Amino acid sequence: MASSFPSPDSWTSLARSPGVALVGLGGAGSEAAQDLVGLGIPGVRTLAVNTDARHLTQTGVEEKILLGQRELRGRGSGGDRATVLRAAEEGKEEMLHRLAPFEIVFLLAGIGGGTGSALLPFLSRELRATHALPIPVVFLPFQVELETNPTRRENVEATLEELEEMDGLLLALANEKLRRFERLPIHRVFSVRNAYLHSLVTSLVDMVENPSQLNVDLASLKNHLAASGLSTLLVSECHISEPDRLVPQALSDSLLDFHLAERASALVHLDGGLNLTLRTLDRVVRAMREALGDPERLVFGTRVRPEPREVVHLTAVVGGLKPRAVHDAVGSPRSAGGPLVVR
Ligand SMILES: Nc1nc2c(ncn2[C@@H]2O[C@H](COP(=O)(O)OP(=O)(O)OP(=O)(O)O)[C@@H](O)[C@H]2O)c(=O)[nH]1
Ligand SMILES: [Mg+2]
Repeated sequence: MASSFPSPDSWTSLARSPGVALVGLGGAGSEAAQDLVGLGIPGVRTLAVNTDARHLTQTGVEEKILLGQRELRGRGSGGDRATVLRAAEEGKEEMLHRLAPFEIVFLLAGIGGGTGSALLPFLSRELRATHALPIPVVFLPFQVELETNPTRRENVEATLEELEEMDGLLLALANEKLRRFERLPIHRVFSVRNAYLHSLVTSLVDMVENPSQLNVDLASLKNHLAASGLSTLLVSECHISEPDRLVPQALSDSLLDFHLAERASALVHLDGGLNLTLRTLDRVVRAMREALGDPERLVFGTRVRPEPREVVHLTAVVGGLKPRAVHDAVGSPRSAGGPLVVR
């Protein structure tokens, strides 16, 4: 009797890794995408979308899309979100066609201008409707830009409001937090930020792409996110002998702007070698539980490499962020290097 189970021939193609794309939107988003390419993101497809033809020509990413050629004539939008939105509608089919093969799409934009600010929520919403996982990454302008430029401020507020209402993962990198590196040359400061973003991107991709013991795959990440409201990502790494440093370090080193609500949640993932013990996992999970003040949901996973390793790497998806906290933080002194976890 023929078996009703599908033969391996019919399903091995389903075993491939989820496709990952990284899309730079507007000037700042494209520059960051190009920097990440330079730092190495193997297997991740890169794309830049802009209304500025000159900027697009100079960007070192694999694929490029110019939007709004008719109305904006390749000159950028000068902060005009409404025109960019019309251009996005016109270019929607092309953008979604190019992004169709990818299950995880990082969308990078400096918000405050017109192009990145309009495209980030637009594409996040459209991609969700296709069942991909969009991960918006926003670079928040410096405080002084918000105080002195009402158009920037309005664009930032409108964009954050839309993104926060969508829930899911939101990585908001606040330029104000870069003040801790203010003695470095400016280009180095943005390199530090982009290196941090690189570690967020590679940690998340690594976590869902490689099956392991206590596996966290894309489906479990999506389920966790669906139950967690607005979420963000924390990463850290330390020597295997000092696991107690992982959680405090992940919180203190973060360049992300976020504030936790009363009941947080977390997905804690450790990546280590054959010498990674259950005791270490237990300590890290307990530390996270304590840091989040008894979260209502905590799941964990590990990836064990086939050899002993000196370092252990933590990736944590922390959910239950205060709705509108990033939004409210814009313009408040809190975002200028205040405590990261505020209840
Ligand atoms: N250029 C640049 N801007 C950054 C960076 N990080 C944050 N930003 C902020 O990103 C915001 C948006 O600037 P752009 O990216 O130039 O704007 P755009 O999306 O191209 O939009 P338009 O040029 O107005 O069509 C500004 O408020 C900057 O403060 C960065 O690394 N490079
Ligand atoms: Mg621009």
